[in-house]
This record gives sequence, C-alpha cells and structure tokens, in this order.
Amino acid sequence: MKIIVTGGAGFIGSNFIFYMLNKYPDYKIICLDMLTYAGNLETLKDIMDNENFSFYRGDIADKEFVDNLFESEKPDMVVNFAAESHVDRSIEDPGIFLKTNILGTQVLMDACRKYGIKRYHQVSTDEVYGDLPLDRPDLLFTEETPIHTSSPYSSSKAGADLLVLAYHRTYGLPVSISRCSNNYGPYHFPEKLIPLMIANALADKPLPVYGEGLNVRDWLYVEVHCRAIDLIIHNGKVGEVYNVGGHNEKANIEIVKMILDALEKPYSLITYVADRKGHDLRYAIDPTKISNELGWLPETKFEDGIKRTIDWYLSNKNWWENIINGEYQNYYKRMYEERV
Ligand code: NAD
Ligand code: TDX
Repeated sequence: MKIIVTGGAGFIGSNFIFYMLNKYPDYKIICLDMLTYAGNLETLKDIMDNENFSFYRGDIADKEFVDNLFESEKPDMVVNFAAESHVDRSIEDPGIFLKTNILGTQVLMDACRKYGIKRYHQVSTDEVYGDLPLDRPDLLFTEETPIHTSSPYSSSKAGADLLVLAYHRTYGLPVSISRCSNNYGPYHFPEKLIPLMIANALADKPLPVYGEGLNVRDWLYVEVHCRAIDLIIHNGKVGEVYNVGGHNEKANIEIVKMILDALEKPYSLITYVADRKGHDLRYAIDPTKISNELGWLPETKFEDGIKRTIDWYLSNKNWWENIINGEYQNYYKRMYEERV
C-alpha cells in the first residue's frame, strides 16, 4: 500500500505519518508538503532516512507538480491534510485559504481521476457546521447538520467538502471525509490556543483570551484522530462523511486555567482581549456513526492527553522556540499588539 499524505509536515499530518509508519511496517508513505509557515521539516527529521518514507516539497494546487508526482509514485490512496488552517489568519487574508483549501483539493482529486486511486480521503473539520448555542448542551453536530460556516477558513473547508462529494457523485471517485473537532497534542503550531498559552505561560507573558473566554471547543487528542482516519480509509464506506469527536467540551477559560495550574503560574497572567470577529460560540460533535460502524472510541482522557501535551512542550522547547523566535514574532505583533 502506498499512501500520499499531504500536509505531513504540519501538526496532524505529521502525527498521522508517525502513526501509520509504526502501525503498518509494509506501507510506503509519501509526504507532499509545501512547507508554508506551518510546515516544519524538523518535525520529520527522525523518519527522513526511513526507507518506507519519502518527502516531496510542492504545492497541492500546482497541477503539473501533482500530476508528475502521481505519474512517478502511483499511489493507492491520498489523505489530504494540506490546508491553511488558522481562523485568525483567514480573517486577515482569505485568498490563500480559497486557493489551497479548495483549488488544491480539486487538483489532487483531478490527479486521482487521471491516474486512478483506491481512496481519496479529505480531512475536514467540525467548523463546517458553524456553531451551536451555549445554552443548549443537548445539541450536537451530526453528519446531517447543514453546512453553515462563519469564517473564511471554515467556508473554504466547506467548499472543499462539497467538491469532494460532487466528485464522488459525478465521477464516481472513491472518496471519504472526516470532520473532526479541535485537536491537541505534540507538534501543534504555537499560533493555536493550547500551545500559545503554554508558551506564553512559560515566558510569564500575558495569556490573550478572546472575549470572555466562554466559547466552547470539543478537544480530541491528535493520535485518537489519526486512528479514526486509519479506520475510515480502510473500513469506512466510500462517499460517506464521518464525524470525529470525543465528547470533551471545555470553555476556553477552563483550558487556560488548567494550563496555568499545571505549570504553577498565576491566573494574573490571563488577559481578556478583543474578541475574534464572527467567533463561533460552541462546537460539539456527535461521533455515534463512526463508533457504531467502525468501532472507534476516543480512548485518551483529556486529563491524560493534556498532561502528555504539556510534558511534550516542556521536553521539546527547541522545536517551538525556533518557531516563535522567527517570522512568527511579526505575526504575533500584528495579531496581538493592538488587542492586548
Ligand atoms: P497545520 O497548519 O499545522 O499544517 C498544515 C500543513 O499543510 C503544513 O505542513 C503546511 O506546510 C501544509 N500546506 C499548506 N498549504 C499547502 C499547499 N498548498 N500544498 C502543500 N502543503 C501545504 O494544520 P493542522 O492543524 O495539522 O490541520 C491539518 C488538517 O486538518 C487541515 O486540513 C485542517 O483543516 C484539518 N483539521 C484541523 C483541526 C485542528 O484542530 N488542528 C481539526 C479538524 C480538522
Ligand atoms: O490567542 C487565542 N486566544 C483565544 O481565546 C487563540 C489563538 C484562540 N483563542 C480562542 C479562539 C477559539 O475559541 O480559543 C479557541 C480555539 O482557537 P484556535 O486554537 O485558533 O482553534 P479554532 O478556531 O477552534 O480552530 C481549530 O479547530 C478546528 C483549528 O485551528 C482548525 O484548523 C480546526 O478546523
């Protein structure tokens, strides 16, 4: 089995590659990644010499490059993680989100049609369903919940999802889609809530909480998401969407306080800042379908996963300090200086 994993130098893609190389010693994994600001070869350094792994730097929206890669590698499957993934950046500059997330998906699927494929899997997000009210804990996103997006990021992911389903219906392309809730774990880029709060707390810098910190996210340990994708690409039904989430809803302020407690830092570091524009209130996934059909369960408890994550950031300071000491500083100033 030969699998092209796009976006494999990013957070979830790299964790997926480690998971697959470990679980399937006879599979070949090919990583295609453009190495944007979010991609990091340092993450993949331990597997660069693995004979079952190869890395190509390229843009999923570059048709000639993608066609050449398919022609030479003849993959059996594609798992598409490559995306612009940060909501705040999409509010600043939507264009690249449409190009990578929608047109990139189209280019990959056209190559799948041209060269043949056993499965094209699209890694999507719960954000395509929009948000849920804070005062209705009984409501959850199911696969039937209508698409209803809030940000340029989520709109681009929803556009890609619709295109994937259209390629199945129109061309019979063997596709599947997973829509997962917020992931956390090792190699999470420091612009996102959990690693940003860990990094700032360790530096005794203010922790910028948007609005009142009451927005709710449904957190899932990254490895558990990887296992769900593994099950879907092997046993999931073609043409289907699977929601992935761990029934683990937390308000942002709870997460921030948990991190401060774990690092023994004072709550006085918490700084409430201007809210995100269009900020989704609450995400919550109903994972009944994947549990019933594929036997998937969110095994890792949040208390264990967050401890493992904080320990990882403490033991791998080089990885994230290299990032936050580079170009990231300009981003941070742009995003937070006016806000705090
Ligand atoms: P990330 O930003 O950490 O990584 C994205 C990777 O894609 C990077 O390595 C980057 O270099 C690469 N990339 C970007 N544009 C590219 C292009 N044009 N061609 C090739 N490579 C390109 O993202 P992530 O958090 O790992 O998310 C991965 C996928 O999972 C995304 O599709 C995202 O929408 C989805 N997702 C993320 C979460 C989450 O909580 N992080 C939850 C649900 C779904
Ligand atoms: O500095 C911050 N302060 C803050 O209060 C940041 C970066 C975030 N937040 C809030 C905004 C959200 O309510 O924390 C929550 C989580 O924010 P992010 O980490 O930016 O994630 P989110 O916007 O929920 O989107 C994530 O989950 C779904 C991923 O980034 C997406 O790629 C995925 O699709």
